[in-house]
Amino acid sequence: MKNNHLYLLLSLLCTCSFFGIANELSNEKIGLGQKLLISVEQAYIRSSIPGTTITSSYMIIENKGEKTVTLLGANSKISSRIEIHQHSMSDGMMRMRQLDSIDIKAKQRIVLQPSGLHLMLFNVKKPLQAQQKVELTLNFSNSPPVTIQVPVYSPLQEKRAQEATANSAVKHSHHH
Ligand SMILES: [Cu+2]
Repeated sequence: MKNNHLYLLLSLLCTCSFFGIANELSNEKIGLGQKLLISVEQAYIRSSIPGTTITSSYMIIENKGEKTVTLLGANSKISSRIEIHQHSMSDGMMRMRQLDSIDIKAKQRIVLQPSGLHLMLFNVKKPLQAQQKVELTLNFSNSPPVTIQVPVYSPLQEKRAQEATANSAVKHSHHH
């Protein structure tokens, strides 16, 4: 059964390549499965400031599926509470507010970045240092959880990461 399926896919691919429309046969049309519908890129966690137990995490989450998925939050062994936060300017002051969830529409990418959306990690038991990796699980209302290994970045690494994120987010509009 599986072999037949694979054979069918391969022959489809070959036929399409032959006609020069291989690009249209994207992953979801081939049906590689649910687990690949959410992709997380450029994730990192800020190294802890000595004496604090709070830090934050940033990443780009892409919904490659055809339906809206809702990010409900995250959990990790290193933190007893992780919240979704949004930074916003109000009366010239930078404020943070907690969001219950974030809807990610079909084919949409959401960018979690400093001064914008982020995950806030509370009660971080041990200081986080650069070169460390942290297992983090993202939970969705209507899609399987996604567990990622997130590197901890020093301020210098973070600066480089922000430049990379800015480059990849260049097509997406932002409020300033
Ligand atoms: Cu926050």
